[in-house]
Amino acid sequence: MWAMKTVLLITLLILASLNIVYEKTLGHEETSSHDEKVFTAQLNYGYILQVKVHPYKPPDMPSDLTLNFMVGLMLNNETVEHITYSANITDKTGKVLKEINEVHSHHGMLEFNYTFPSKDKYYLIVEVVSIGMENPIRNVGKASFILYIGIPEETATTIQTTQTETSSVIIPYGLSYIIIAAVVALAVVAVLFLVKKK
Ligand SMILES: [Cu+2]
Repeated sequence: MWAMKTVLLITLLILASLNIVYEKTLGHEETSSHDEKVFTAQLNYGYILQVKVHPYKPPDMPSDLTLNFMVGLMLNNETVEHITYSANITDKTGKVLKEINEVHSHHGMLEFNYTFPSKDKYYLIVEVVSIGMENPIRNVGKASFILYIGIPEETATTIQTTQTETSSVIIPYGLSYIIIAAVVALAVVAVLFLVKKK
């Protein structure tokens, strides 16, 4: 029993160190080229709002505190065209700092840059005002995303989570999860093998 625990402990330590090595080498290389976060939110009628923020990897931040935002709308994995958007950037108290009011995009994408006044927590609120040119679709929905500018992301999420406030990382670390999962699976097999041998 004691030997089993030791084996398990050593395996865990090896796994932990492997993980650190990976983050420091491969992980970092990846972030320099794909330093982008994709926020998504489910809106009404099956539409999915997608906001690509570049470069975004809190607490890292360009020294001029400027980020690029690319807003798009998807339906059944296809980009939707002819969208009228409104978007706001507010500070953490809800004070509006940048306002984009009912801008129509024929190709469906809304792109803008914003220079944040200081390192802090902000909100990006995007509303799909309407879709289409004639007989536009309305009430598609609105989503709010938290932006951590030059400060670490809060891991404890005590924020009110309505349906439109889900956000997730799509691109950056898919590969690292697969590698870690493979290493864990191997370790489990190795431990089982050692235990059986006794
Ligand atoms: Cu249009």
